[in-house]
Amino acid sequence: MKKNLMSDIERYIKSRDIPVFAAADAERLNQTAPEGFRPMDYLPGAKSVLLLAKPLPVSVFSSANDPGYSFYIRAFTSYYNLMNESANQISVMLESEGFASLPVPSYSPLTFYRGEPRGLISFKHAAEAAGLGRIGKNTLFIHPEYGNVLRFGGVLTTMKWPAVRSGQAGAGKSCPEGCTLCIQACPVGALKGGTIDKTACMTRCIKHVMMPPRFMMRFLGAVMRKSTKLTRFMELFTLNFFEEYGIRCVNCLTACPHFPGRKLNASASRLGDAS
Ligand code: B12
Ligand code: SF4
Ligand code: SF4
Repeated sequence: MKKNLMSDIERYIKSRDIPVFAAADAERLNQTAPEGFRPMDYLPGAKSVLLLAKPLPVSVFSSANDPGYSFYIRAFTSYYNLMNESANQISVMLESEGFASLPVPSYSPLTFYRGEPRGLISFKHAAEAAGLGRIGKNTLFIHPEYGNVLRFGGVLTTMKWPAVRSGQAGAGKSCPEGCTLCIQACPVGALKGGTIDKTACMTRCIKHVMMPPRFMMRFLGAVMRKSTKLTRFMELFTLNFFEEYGIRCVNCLTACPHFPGRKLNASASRLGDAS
């Protein structure tokens, strides 16, 4: 029965045109992820984190006459919907065979941890643990075939997925030695030593009428560190606008040698543009 279930799920994923699928060992992630963001914190008894991912068409990042990134925004929004729908369906299939399963939101809702935004489960860390590729200095995930344009979704499940590839983290290429292109391309200096100043990035790259300016967000972050009430309020507040939002910056992605669009359209006007 488990074998049929697995092939049914794999067939379903193919039918949704999702080319990347892998499983990370949830028990191993329980050891490495911070408390509150481990698979076991959301699904006690979780055995696997199933990962789904699909590359965006690269032309959406650099279309002419599109200062508002309209093509990009529509493309990733529909991918997040696809990932959420597919994760729901996979969870239903697993549950029909008795395995408790939680579809992980592809983006929103966010939580705030010590005043900074976080997902419930970090897909890029799970993908690295599944041996799918590496996290670069821009803190984004690099896949050996699809580069840095994958968008993720996933499922936590109590089913032990046999093809789990835990322990083989590090497949594919990481950052070439000495490369700092993403760090230089960031207009707000948010990237440093493989870490990201999330407040600086968020207030620059997310375009929304309700997004507080950076100085205000820093202040709110400092208060949130001490106040669970304000943290909960900010989670509700961002739930509202992270469903539909604009984008103002993708520089750390397009400046990277792992951005597949560099090969496709070397003359694209936004590549390396730090405006
Ligand atoms: C919150 C969030 C943001 C925040 C914070 C970004 C960040 N780098 O953490 C903001 C709003 C700034 C943001 C911006 C962007 N985001 Co974003 N974001 C998320 C979200 C929802 C959660 C990420 C998260 O939890 N980060 C917090 C933790 C993981 O980060 P950390 O501080 O680096 O963690 C440290 C420790 O706490 C610890 N740790 C934390 N968790 C874990 C877990 C394990 C197992 C381990 C070992 C360690 C560990 O290790 C880290 C190093 O010390 C994910 C979706 C998801 N659920 O994964 C998308 C996601 C990361 N975003 C994505 C994208 C594309 C973007 C943007 C390009 C959007 C844009 N501009 O168009 C930018 C890129 C900015 C950048 N260079 O990272 C994609 C990335 C895809 C990819 N190929 O990597 C994701 C995966 C969404 C998706 N569904 O595909 N994002
Ligand atoms: S998305 Fe823009 S602001 Fe955010 S880290 Fe990348 S380059 Fe910096
Ligand atoms: S630009 Fe260079 S340093 Fe940054 S993520 Fe890409 S390869 Fe790594």
